[in-house]
Amino acid sequence: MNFLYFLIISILLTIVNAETHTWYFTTGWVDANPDGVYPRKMIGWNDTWPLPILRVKKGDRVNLYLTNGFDDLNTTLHFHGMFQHGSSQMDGPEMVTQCPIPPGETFLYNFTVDDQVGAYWYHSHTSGQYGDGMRGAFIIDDDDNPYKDEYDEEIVLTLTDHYHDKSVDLMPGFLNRYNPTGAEPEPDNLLFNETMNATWKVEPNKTYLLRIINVGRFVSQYIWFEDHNMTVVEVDGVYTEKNETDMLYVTIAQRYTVLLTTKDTTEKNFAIQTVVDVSMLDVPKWLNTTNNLQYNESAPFPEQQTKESLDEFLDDFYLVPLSKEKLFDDPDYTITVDVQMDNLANGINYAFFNNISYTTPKVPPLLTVLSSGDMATNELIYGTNTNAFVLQGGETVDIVLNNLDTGTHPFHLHGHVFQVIERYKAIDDDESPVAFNASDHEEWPEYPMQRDTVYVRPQSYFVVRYKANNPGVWFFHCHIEWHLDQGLAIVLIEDPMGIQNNETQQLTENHKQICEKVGVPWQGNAAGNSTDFLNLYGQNVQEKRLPTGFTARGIIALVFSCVSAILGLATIAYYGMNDIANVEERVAKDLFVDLGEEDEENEVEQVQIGSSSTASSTAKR
Ligand SMILES: *[C@@H]1O[C@H](CO)[C@@H](O)[C@H](O)[C@H]1NC(C)=O
Ligand SMILES: *[C@@H]1O[C@H](CO)[C@@H](O)[C@H](O)[C@H]1NC(C)=O
Ligand SMILES: *[C@@H]1O[C@H](CO)[C@@H](O)[C@H](O)[C@H]1NC(C)=O
Ligand SMILES: *[C@@H]1O[C@H](CO)[C@@H](O)[C@H](O)[C@H]1NC(C)=O
Ligand SMILES: *[C@@H]1O[C@H](CO)[C@@H](O)[C@H](O)[C@H]1NC(C)=O
Ligand SMILES: *[C@@H]1O[C@H](CO)[C@@H](O)[C@H](O)[C@H]1NC(C)=O
Ligand SMILES: *[C@@H]1O[C@H](CO)[C@@H](O)[C@H](O)[C@H]1NC(C)=O
Ligand SMILES: *[C@@H]1O[C@H](CO)[C@@H](O)[C@H](O)[C@H]1NC(C)=O
Ligand SMILES: *[C@@H]1O[C@H](CO)[C@@H](O)[C@H](O)[C@H]1NC(C)=O
Ligand SMILES: *[C@@H]1O[C@H](CO)[C@@H](O)[C@H](O)[C@H]1NC(C)=O
Ligand SMILES: *[C@@H]1O[C@H](CO)[C@@H](O)[C@H](O)[C@H]1NC(C)=O
Ligand SMILES: *[C@@H]1O[C@H](CO)[C@@H](O)[C@H](O)[C@H]1NC(C)=O
Ligand SMILES: [Cu+2]
Repeated sequence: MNFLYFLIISILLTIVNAETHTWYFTTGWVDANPDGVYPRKMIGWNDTWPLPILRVKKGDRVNLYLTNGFDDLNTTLHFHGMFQHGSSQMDGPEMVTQCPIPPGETFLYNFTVDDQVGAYWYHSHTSGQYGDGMRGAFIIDDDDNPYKDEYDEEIVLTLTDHYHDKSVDLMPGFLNRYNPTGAEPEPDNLLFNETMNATWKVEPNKTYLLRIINVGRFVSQYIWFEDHNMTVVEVDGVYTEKNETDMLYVTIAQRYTVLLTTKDTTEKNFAIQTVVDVSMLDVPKWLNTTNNLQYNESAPFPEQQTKESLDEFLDDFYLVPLSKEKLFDDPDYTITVDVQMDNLANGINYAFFNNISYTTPKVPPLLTVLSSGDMATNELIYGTNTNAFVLQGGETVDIVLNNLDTGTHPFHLHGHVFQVIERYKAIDDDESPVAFNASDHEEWPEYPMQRDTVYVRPQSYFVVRYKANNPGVWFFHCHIEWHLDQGLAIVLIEDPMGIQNNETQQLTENHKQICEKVGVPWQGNAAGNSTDFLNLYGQNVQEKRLPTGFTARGIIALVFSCVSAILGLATIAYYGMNDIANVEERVAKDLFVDLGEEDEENEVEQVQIGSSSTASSTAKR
């Protein structure tokens, strides 16, 4: 009885303490000069950029009214890491859980903050927009922070890569047959708290709780503080046992909250050094930025710090959640996906999970769940190009991800944190990729690290495990925005009947209106058919495959040999070749490819002959 009484009182107290945060924001372009060397327009809110830090407490309600103030762009908003329990439609990814918000319209993001704490962020989930500036920190303060007695002050720090050009100007050259290797546009700079050469003024003899958030769209960053250590206490909103390090490796979308104790002298200032993971760039280019850990205003700005090796960063795999939550039991369901980058018949380089490049359906899968009745549990209705997997409510799920690509990729699961139970070492380019072998794997940790974004190493794999205890439609994708645009995503339809049968998950009137305004049906299967959910006629599908025998390596070798013959070898590496006059026609001529829409069988045949030789031999043609 006493316990019940206590429980009721605490529930009442929680309700009383919970606050509703009502925010109104309008998107738009704002004049800025983030790196101080190139003025450009950034996406701001209410004519201001950078965007504000939004702060809430667990249990609070967020009511964010987002008005699309663009003339010619749709928009959306995702709160990265929020579980959105019972509010899947508020999660944000465009055409996954919601219809895009068209210009002039307002969408209310209305959700309760779960029992979550720590460092998160928010960003547009419409292609390219967060890279143009629509991003900010979202912090959940915790009165019960177990480390609260160990610091004097809390501070937020965002890291990001930065481009001088807008996404809309970069995209056409990226997804282009004259960029057959899928080389990503290269960032121009790294920003520190949305600027460069920044100063963080500290006091001596103090401990700071520093929340480091990589809000970039592409590259991971190494970060260290000259002659200072950091003690990690939280990753992606999960408290960890303390772990001291002098360097972190932060992929995009990851968060590290650390304790940093200042020195007891004020003689000099120290460098806060950030360095790009240069291995992620097609054309290696150092992006190093030095910022100022300032103890003394009259002392000089610190010098750049370099390290002989960048290999000695904290390996997050070995972190232990403070909750000491044990490895979950064996999975009920294992999803195995192979990551690959390859060219389709139009010559463009795409990204694939199990040979499928995610292609936007005509109806967002969550809206398909809500309108399909008993059919909702049938994977087929979500289309053949969305990589949809239906999960049973409550089951334990493993995602085994085998990376056949030579790059590092940070993967993010919406709606959950997962246990990272295995992550294999990197495999060199000249060896074959190594896939997970269920009957011969490493010993799994007793208390696996938990987070919502984890990287896979080149030609290697990881295994993550979680419980399907959150009915909703959850995107799982590479957080490198370029790779998402290439189709590196799957959709997890978690407990579809549990979604349908819950009052809290029903589409808001506002949501339906947005769909109508933007011209997206809010009922129907992936093809928009709401009378026959198994009829996928008219669904969106990926480009055709290259004919057999016509390999991607072939087209790459050919394009490179042609382009290098025309422009010299140096240009092979040069990104944005389609800017050069006539190159398109000249390369096409060499390739015997018709620039028109139709595939000509004969011409393809001729290319096939050329493609049977290797890159080096075709280069001599
Ligand atoms: C943003 O602008 C709108 C409309 O001008 C205004 O109503 C709102 O209060 C502003 N929001 C904030 C957070 O200042
Ligand atoms: C940072 O320093 C560089 C080099 O001195 C300068 O060109 C740039 O304008 C500075 N940027 C900012 C934002 O201060
Ligand atoms: C906005 O979304 C709708 C529906 O997907 C689409 O038809 C339209 O082209 C989009 N507008 C822009 C500017 O991308
Ligand atoms: C509906 O969802 C809420 C979470 O928002 C949950 O607490 C409740 O149990 C669910 N109801 C049913 C009937 O599943
Ligand atoms: C937000 O959602 C809650 C729960 O569904 C609902 O009671 C409330 O009316 C909504 N708020 C607004 C402003 O629509
Ligand atoms: C970063 O900027 C925010 C304001 O947007 C500020 O509160 C914070 O102190 C800055 N962090 C550092 C490390 O300077
Ligand atoms: C940082 O930690 C390392 C290893 O624990 C230690 O050797 C070093 O002295 C520490 N440096 C500082 C500045 O505390
Ligand atoms: C830092 O604290 C130590 C010990 O309390 C004290 O001796 C020293 O003067 C302090 N230094 C500064 C710069 O305040
Ligand atoms: C600050 O730096 C200046 C220049 O290096 C030095 O002369 C001064 O003593 C320092 N002040 C303190 C309080 O340490
Ligand atoms: C950038 O930092 C790395 C690692 O410390 C170093 O090897 C490299 O020389 C630096 N590059 C430049 C241009 O400063
Ligand atoms: C700290 O991290 C290292 C690897 O970076 C690991 O070996 C060690 O077990 C970790 N310790 C704790 C307490 O998390
Ligand atoms: C939907 O399916 C029905 C039955 O198979 C078919 O007659 C109808 O043409 C389809 N609608 C669309 C829009 O394709
Ligand atoms: Cu990727």
